[in-house]
Amino acid sequence: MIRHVDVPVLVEQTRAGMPRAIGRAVSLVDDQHPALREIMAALAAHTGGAHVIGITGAPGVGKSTTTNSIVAALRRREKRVAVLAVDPSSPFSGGALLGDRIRMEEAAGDPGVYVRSLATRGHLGGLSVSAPQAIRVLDAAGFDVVIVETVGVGQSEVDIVRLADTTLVLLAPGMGDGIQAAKAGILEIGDVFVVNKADRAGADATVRDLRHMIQMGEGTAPGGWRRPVVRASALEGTGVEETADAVTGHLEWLARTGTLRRRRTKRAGDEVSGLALAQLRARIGDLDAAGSLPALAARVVDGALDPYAAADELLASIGAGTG
Ligand SMILES: Nc1nc2c(ncn2[C@@H]2O[C@H](COP(=O)(O)OP(=O)(O)OP(=O)(O)O)[C@@H](O)[C@H]2O)c(=O)[nH]1
Ligand SMILES: [Mg+2]
Repeated sequence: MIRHVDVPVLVEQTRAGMPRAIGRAVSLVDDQHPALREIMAALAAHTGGAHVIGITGAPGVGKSTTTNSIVAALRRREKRVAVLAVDPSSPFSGGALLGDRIRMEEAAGDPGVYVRSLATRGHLGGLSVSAPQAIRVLDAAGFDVVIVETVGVGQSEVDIVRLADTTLVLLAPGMGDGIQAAKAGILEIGDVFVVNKADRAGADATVRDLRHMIQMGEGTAPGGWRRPVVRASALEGTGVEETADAVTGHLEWLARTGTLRRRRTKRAGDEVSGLALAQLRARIGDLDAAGSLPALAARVVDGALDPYAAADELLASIGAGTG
């Protein structure tokens, strides 16, 4: 169902940080509503101010708890914070639960905090299209920090790198000694590492292992980012300020070295190509429905056309051919 959207009003209220408007805009992203094009055009000039932090880690490692405490620490520093919970594996359960939990515990009534989960409604492009758009909405709404939380399963851990300025990788004693971390490929993606549940046995060994592994893989270029390993316990309330310092310090480093712009350019490139691919797929889907793709396919079956030539014809008919 396509409802009418008053784009100028929605844009104005979103930019003013009104929660209802922000929620509506993110819902339009969820639905890939036709009005999005106009909304994105109006918001474009007002983005780029937010520090996007990705938080990832294995199930149960403490992502929700840690997000909670980082939000609180950043609020004490008078930052406005949005949390976007992304769960590629179960878009309707995990993310929503996480969002509700934070809303209840920390953010009730605080206009400086906004929590939202992102669903994939099976539209073309999925989260790779909708997550960057949702971040844009929150960015344009004036949040200083947008925390994107994913459940750490395989590809999503790697994907978060493409969304965030700063990637925070969470580990716990026993789950994440250095060698395991290296095997899982998380050493490459983290800008800041947090060993959570440090109240448990083995935390010191995990921190030591991790520091060792990171040093081995680290470049010696002066001015390079030395990736910190923070020891934290949500139970004991330790490591929270250190974690906030580490992510804030990383942003300063990004900006100082020009890395921020490079990362964001890469990120925008991924977003643009993702959108272009989604549009291409949609156009090909239209041609399929209209019968011209099946007609080409029949000629391939008959041996009248080879598949390359058929693909060329298909692309040419949507104006995407190279000749
Ligand atoms: N002992 C101890 N328990 C913790 C700590 N942090 C979190 N927990 C507990 O670990 C469990 C999982 O914490 P969550 O924050 O929900 O972890 P999560 O990574 O968000 O979990 P999923 O969203 O299910 O992947 C909860 O029971 C927490 O209370 C900690 O520092 N020490
Ligand atoms: Mg969680």
